[in-house]
Amino acid sequence: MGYLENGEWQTGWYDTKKHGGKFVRSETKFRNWVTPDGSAGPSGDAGFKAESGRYHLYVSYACPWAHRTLIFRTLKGLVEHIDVSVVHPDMLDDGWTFDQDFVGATGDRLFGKSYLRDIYTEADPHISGRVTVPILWDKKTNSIVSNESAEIIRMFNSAFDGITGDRQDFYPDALHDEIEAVNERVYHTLNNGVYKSGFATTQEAYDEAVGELFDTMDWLEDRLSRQRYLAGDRVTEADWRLLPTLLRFDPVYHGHFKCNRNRLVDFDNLWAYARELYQWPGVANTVHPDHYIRHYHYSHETVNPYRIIPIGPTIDWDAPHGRDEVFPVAKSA
Ligand SMILES: N[C@@H](CCC(=O)N[C@@H](CS)C(=O)NCC(=O)O)C(=O)O
Repeated sequence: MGYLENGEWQTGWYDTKKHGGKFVRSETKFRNWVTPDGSAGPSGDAGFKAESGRYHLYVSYACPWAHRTLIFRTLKGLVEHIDVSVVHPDMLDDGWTFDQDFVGATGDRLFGKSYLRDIYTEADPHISGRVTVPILWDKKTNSIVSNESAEIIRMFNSAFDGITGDRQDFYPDALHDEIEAVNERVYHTLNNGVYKSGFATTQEAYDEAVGELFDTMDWLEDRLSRQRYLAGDRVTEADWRLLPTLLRFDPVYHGHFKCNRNRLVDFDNLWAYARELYQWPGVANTVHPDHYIRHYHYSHETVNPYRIIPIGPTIDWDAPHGRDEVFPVAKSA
């Protein structure tokens, strides 16, 4: 674990002291957008036109933020247009590495580098900041387009449609407000809430985070008892942003991050809904429990100093979800 300062690697764990024991996530650096014609997106510079084979995605199979980009890459038919490198699940003193002694860790398929930080310094030799996945890399400008997953999935949702012919829209105009409202709550209290609970170093910080987290789980359970998906009767970005957190909930967050008022499988509707999303064509191929179970338990020394990987639980994600019977609606995006 560490960060870059003026292109030099520094080791150090998250500092929660300046925020009263709370974990505060830092802002991302690269905020450009791939667009159909290369014009500028909502932030950053112009010059990143959607082209087949031009971009490369760096991910960890452990990371929930990277996972959403893999889901969109699959759903939107981008697998043959955007290739991927997968880091090793262990994130220790050197941060993410391209070691290949774990099934699924591909190494750096573009440059053959050793560490993910080398990709950041390749983009900018004097860069400062955290070295995070996902990264969307541009082979043409030899730089990083974006390292913000929320924006990468928006690009994947529409920028390449002219190339793939895939017109599914997971962020339809009519649902923007609804999707944004759900995202806002789910991001702060659940996607990031699990980290706030697990990395808290005071009782107060933990109590606050874990309380909000289960309030949101209750809210989701109620919502999903009345509608099939988070924004209504069609699946949207809001659902795909939630799934990576739900997948990791029982095997990792429940124990390792002390999010243990309930398990995911205790919420009838939320659990059935999660299974439906998991069983969506192509999605299961993006799910790698071996990477996330290993990553969290092995990498977070402050939380799990002996790096013991727990035995369970066994969860049947392939069990019938039954949502078609409860909500018989068209489900295409
Ligand atoms: N805002 C970023 C957050 C990405 C992020 O925090 N990734 C984690 C892995 S789950 C990471 O690489 N952490 C390394 C670090 O913070 O040093 C996004 O959503 O893309």
